[in-house]
Amino acid sequence: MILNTELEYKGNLFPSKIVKYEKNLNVLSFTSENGVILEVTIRRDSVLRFRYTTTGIFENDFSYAITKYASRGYNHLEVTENEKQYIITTAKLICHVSKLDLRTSIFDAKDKSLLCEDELGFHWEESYEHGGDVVKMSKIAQPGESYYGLGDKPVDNNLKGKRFENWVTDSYAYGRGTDPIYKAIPFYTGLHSKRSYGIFFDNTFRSFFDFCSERRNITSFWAHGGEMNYYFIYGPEMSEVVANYTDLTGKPHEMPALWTLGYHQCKWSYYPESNVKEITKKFRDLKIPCDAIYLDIDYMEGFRCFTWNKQYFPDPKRMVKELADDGFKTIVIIDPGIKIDMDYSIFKEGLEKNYFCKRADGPYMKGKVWPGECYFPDFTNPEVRDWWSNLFQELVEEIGVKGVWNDMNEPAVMDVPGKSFPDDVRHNYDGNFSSHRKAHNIYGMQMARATYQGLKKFSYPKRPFVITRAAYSGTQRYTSSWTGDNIATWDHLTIANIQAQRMCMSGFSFIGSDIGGFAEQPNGELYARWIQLGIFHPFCRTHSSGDHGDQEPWAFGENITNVVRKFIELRYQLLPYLYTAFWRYVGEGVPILKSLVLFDQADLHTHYRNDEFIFGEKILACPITGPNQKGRRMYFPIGKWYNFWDKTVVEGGQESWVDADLDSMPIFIKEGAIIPKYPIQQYVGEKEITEVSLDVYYKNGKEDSELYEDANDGYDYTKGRYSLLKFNLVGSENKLIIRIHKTGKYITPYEMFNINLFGLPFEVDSIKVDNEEVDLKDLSFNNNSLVVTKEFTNLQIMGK
Ligand code: MIG
Repeated sequence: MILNTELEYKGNLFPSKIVKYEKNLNVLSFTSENGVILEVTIRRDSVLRFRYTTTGIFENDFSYAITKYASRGYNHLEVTENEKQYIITTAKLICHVSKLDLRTSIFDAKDKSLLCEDELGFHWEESYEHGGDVVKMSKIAQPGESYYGLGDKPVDNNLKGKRFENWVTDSYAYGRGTDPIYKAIPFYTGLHSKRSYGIFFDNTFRSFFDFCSERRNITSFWAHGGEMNYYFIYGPEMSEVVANYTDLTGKPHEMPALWTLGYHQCKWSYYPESNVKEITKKFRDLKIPCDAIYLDIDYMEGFRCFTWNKQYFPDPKRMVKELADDGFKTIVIIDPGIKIDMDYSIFKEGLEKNYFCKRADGPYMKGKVWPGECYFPDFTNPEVRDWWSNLFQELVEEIGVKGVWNDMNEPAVMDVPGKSFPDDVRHNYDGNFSSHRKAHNIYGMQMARATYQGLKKFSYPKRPFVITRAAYSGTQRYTSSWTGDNIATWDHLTIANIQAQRMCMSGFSFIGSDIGGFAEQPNGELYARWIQLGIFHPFCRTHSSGDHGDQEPWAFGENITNVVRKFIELRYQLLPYLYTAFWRYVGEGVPILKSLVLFDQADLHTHYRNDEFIFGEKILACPITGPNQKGRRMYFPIGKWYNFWDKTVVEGGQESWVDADLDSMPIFIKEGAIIPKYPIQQYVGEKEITEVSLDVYYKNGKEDSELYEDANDGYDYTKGRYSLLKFNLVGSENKLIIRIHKTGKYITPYEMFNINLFGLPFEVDSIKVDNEEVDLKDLSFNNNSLVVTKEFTNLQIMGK
């Protein structure tokens, strides 16, 4: 009997005393008398892997999540023992392994403080129904410990007191607390005593996490099959934990093209061509910036992937080109289900090549989706992924589609109990043949990966763009994502905010929600408030089911249109700032959105905050989450914050009221920050950028900022053709100094910086550029704004 609980079943088995210890370079193995082996791998000083087998033999070591590019290597490793335990010491961690029962405790190597300790530790339940044993781990929750992460769970940031399941599930109109939904990211961070660590349970079977819910002071996780196989990742800063987890499971393989960070307009569905054109024209007529337009399933012929409905879209190549001429990139949806139809070449080919998933006893996995009865490619077979990737040649190379949107890849099936494949379906699993129990959570990831492969091949030398609904840890290497079928309610705006933060804390920063809500219809106020939040999400797209009326920026009257335009314009102004944040994410795994707890974990006030977040490094934003609001109370992290709108300064470390009528929202800038801005464009590349603004927020003290730029697309940046400016600001009572240090070989197209100085406590008397005094007139100095060559390395603003 399998119970979905960690302890209830009393037949749990446990390791017995250690009878053998072996060390092979960085792999330590401990064998217990009853045949359990614990293998501890030292990957880095701060990253340890724990792997257990109950049979004396480990499975083939294969993971879709762990990237071959992950950092490896450590500075120190020493193993000693006493009569009770083995003691593993690295430069960052000390790990005790009990000789009695393999239980482990982990400490900070410097101050010896306890980070994480096994309660029962590894235990298991034998199972004949499942893919091997039900493997379990339980740990003692430390006093005051909080928990974060786990991907897209639609609940408050802090997971303490709750239980979760990981099983990717199509969840139309999910709500607060629905679990599981679309993604399986079995990674969490624990935080106590101002220290943070992470645990990544790399097991793709149905898994569970319990944070002090079943038992008040116990945190446990378990899976219906596979190995107990987890990574312990130390910080002590949560941002380091997330960066290390992202390093382990992979950063995106390339920077996103800048246009993908523009505004996207979507609906189920824009068709025929005349309707698409009407929408795109309206954006240009009303001067609302937009970079991407989407075609949902109705563009296809009877929902057959890689076909076009010739009645609605008689000449897709021409249409896509005309849209491109007007700055719109066309993005199309592609689902996994392939219609059973002998006259459909892709179906025939898949059948002939034996690429479709089969049931355990031989028949094909048949299921109903939009096209009717379908078969489904086994994306866990590398040959199938190659085949699939090549199917994009016509769409991308020939027709000119710029991005592909993978939906229904949980996989979602309409007529099968459980709304997905039955457990017995067989998968190649890259040569590690498995049932669907093991492959379910990674099926959508492998589809997105195959799609990415195709887009990359045929978009080259431009960068690929993919969006996926289903995901497992590591999927961020290939694709962006959205949070699925939400609802047009105020609570869903709040949920979208938390989900985006949580995804960022789970290594997956390129995320957004269906702005305005997918199901049902928002009123203008809700739509405007959601746009205000959405412009701060890495992926920024309005989408709706279309059953309940229009959801374009102009659908709610002129007042709302004006608010929406104002905020989308702000998004476009902030593109270089966002792109710089992506550079940090793609390069170092730094999450683009930072929940307050991740921004300042030492401040206990942040541990239960949900609404406020940091966008990039310097901007604090907080959405208005209810109707008829004139403002709200919000928490300010410790430090000083400038109100973006009126430049007044708020002292952090406390809650304050912020005014925010419908045409405003709470946005604050960290003091000392330098925020780069581009001029407003209707789409990326509309204009050559001839002038970049640097908004400088005075601070009495020091602050570093940066600006990353490159050709906005293509791969030249990987060969050093990028421009990274590091700004170092130092302010005192009567002086402000800005130094710039430049690296990279890219020559930016503009000549001048337009510098706006905010919050100066003195009246400007003189200015030195690179140590030479320059006449204020020559700098067009006016009202604390000036224009200066982009080549400057040192700017000194002196007061009287
Ligand atoms: O069964 O393609 O989440 O974004 O518009 C619904 C139609 C299928 C679900 C996606 C949604 C998309 C819709 N799809």
